[in-house]
Formats: sequence, C-alpha cells, structure tokens
Amino acid sequence: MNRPLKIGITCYPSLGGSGVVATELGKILAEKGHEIHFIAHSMPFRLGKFQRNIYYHEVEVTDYYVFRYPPYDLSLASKMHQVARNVGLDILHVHYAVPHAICAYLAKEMSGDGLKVVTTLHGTDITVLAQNEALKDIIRLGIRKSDAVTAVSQDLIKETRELLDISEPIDLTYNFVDKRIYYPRECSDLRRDYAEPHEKVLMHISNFRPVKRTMDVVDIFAKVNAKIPSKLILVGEGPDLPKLQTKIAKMGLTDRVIFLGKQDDVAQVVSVADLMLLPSEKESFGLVALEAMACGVPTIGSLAGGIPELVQHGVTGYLAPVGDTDQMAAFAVELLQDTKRYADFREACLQRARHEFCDAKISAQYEEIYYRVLGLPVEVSIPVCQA
Ligand code: GMT
Repeated sequence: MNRPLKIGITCYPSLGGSGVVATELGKILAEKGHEIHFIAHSMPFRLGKFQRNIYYHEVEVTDYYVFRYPPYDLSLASKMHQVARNVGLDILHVHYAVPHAICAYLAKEMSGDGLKVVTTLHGTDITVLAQNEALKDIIRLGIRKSDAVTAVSQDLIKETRELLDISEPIDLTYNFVDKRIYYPRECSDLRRDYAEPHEKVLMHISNFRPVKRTMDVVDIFAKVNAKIPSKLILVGEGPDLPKLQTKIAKMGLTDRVIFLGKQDDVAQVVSVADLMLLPSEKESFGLVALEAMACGVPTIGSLAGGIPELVQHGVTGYLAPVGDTDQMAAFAVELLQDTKRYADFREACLQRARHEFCDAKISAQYEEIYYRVLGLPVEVSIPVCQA
C-alpha cells in the first residue's frame, strides 16, 4: 500500500469549473486518507461542512502605500512555501496555470526539490491567456517547471502543444462527478414552479462571459419555443447578463425566461431541465454538461474544444458548429419531439457519466501521477466505475 500523501491544492475558490474540480478532488482524496491543504484567498465555495483530513490556509495580501497593485502572487507563493514547510507537503497541486503554476514554482524554489508541483490546465489559462504575447512565455515557464502537467481534454493538450510549443508529457485527466451528488433528483414540485406540464425546460448554466455565447443560448431557445412551448432557465451571473436581459426583453421572451442567479446545488437545479444548452466559442471540457449528463439531461452544444470528447453526437446529445443556432435548435426540437429517442439519450447519459467520468476513476489517475512524480512505487489501480 502506498503511504497517504500531504497535498496542497490551490485553485480559484469562487464559482467556476476549475475551482469545483479542485475542491471535489480534494474532498475525495481526503476521504481516501490523504491530508489536503487548500491554499487560496478565500474558502473554496464547494468545500461545505467540516471534513476530516481537510485544512484551509488563507492567503492574505500585503498592502503597503508604495504598491499600486498589492502583489497577490507573491503572497500566494510565500503561503505555499510556509504551508509546505510547516506541514511537510509532498505535492502542490495547482489548478489553472495563471498565476498558480508560477507561484508554485517560486514556492518550490524556496522549499527545495522535495516539494513536487503538479499543474492542471483547465481551459482559458491556455486557450485565451496563452494567446497573449505578454503572458505566453511565463505560462510556458510555469508548465515546464512543473513536475507533472495535466489537462482536462485531449483538445486542450493539443492546443497547449501548438500554442506554447511544449513537447513534455501532459497527462489527460477529464473532469469528473461524484455520483452520490449527481443523479436525477425528484423535482416535480420544483418544475411546476417554472413550467406548465406541457412545456419543455431548457437550461444554461455559466459565468455569462463572451466565450459562452449566451446570445446564442437565447436564439436557440427562441427557435425551439416557436415550435414547442418551452421555458428557459438561466443559472449564474457574469458580464454578458445585462446585454442578455435586454435581448430577451426585445425578443418579447421575458415571461418565458427565468433567471436563478448563482446556485450551489447544481444537481437539484439541473434535474428540472429537459435539455442543457452549451453553445460555447471555446470550452476545454464543459463540466456543466457532465453534471447535466449525470442527472440524465442531454446537451445541445457546439463542436468546440473538448465538448465532443464528452458529448457523443447522436447518443448523449447533439453538436453543431459554433454559432449555428438553426442547427442546434433543429436538433433540440427533434429530440424533444421523439419520446423514445429522448429516453434512450437519457439512459445513455446516465451510463456514460457513471462509467467514464466517475470520481473514483479520475481521482485514482491523479494519485497515480502524484506517486509517479514523487518517485514512489505506483500501487494505485484505476477502478472500473460501477453504475
Ligand atoms: O478556463 C476557464 O474559463 C475557467 C474554468 C473555470 O474555472 O470554470 O473553466 C474551464 O475549466 C473547467 C473545469 O476543468 C472546464 O470544464 C471548462 O470547460 C473550462 N472552460 C473553458 O474552457 C471556457
């Protein structure tokens, strides 16, 4: 048996897929007996109640009158080093390359080579930020100085290699769901609050940034609603929301769209939906589509990034080129009108989420990486997920 590890995890602790993955991974590793130390500027929002083996270390930013911009990155690197030294961390696992991979590199320089750094690339840290010439070289440095790098889809691995000219190995570690949380919830009461029995429910969950193409969400919905009476539930908040509200009002759809704002209990909310809409411009994986899949909800989305690695076209959802809202709406209508096909898609979603993207399998892949970089014998077996 491998010995339990002491693992520091840094992520963006507020709403966002990378923070969710990092937090859920930490919770699962803690259940497996590892000692997990979250190092972040605030408590990760999914951490929830007290759990054995989990510790939280808050990064306090030093302000001083000479600073125009208080240096958060340096405070984070110092905190990583202090935690590593005080508790004897084996691994620093950072999620999202910017600035976390560089902070981890600095922490390692301070702590010594005994501390190993694992960086997980999540998406826009590469697909957007690594396109920026001002950041490209420092992102490449963070990746090269990591002891292991993982990415959440094959597509993201490919993009990282192309954009940054990286030839070092990158491990594939897909996003995952905890099947104790993500399963189809009973929600008939809740559904009645939002939709009439004859209406279908379409849903979109995101941070409403331009990359999510939320205007397309409304266009797809309007085209579906013209054929099948439907409601659109929007979950989350972000910069495009005011523009979206104006568009919804102009299209005369105000009484058909429900804004739920930010919600923590995604499994409950998503169970209300018949379809998830994810027409993103870029999407390295699409955690929200996996969460929907695990609750039996097919996704209609774009052929962007890693989405096709998750959503099998014609099996667990339908995909069309980015911006092709006519095609996405046509797919949605086709699926919603065919009861037998919809039931098949729903079953395929449940099977795929539980077998391919279960927490036990993906967390074991991460453990394997940790032991490998530490030079310890890898005695982790990757379990076959049970439905
Ligand atoms: O890269 C981002 O935009 C942020 C990040 C986040 O924190 O939400 O999202 C990315 O990471 C998720 C978890 O790995 C993936 O499921 C999302 O697809 C990915 N977002 C994008 O690529 C736009």
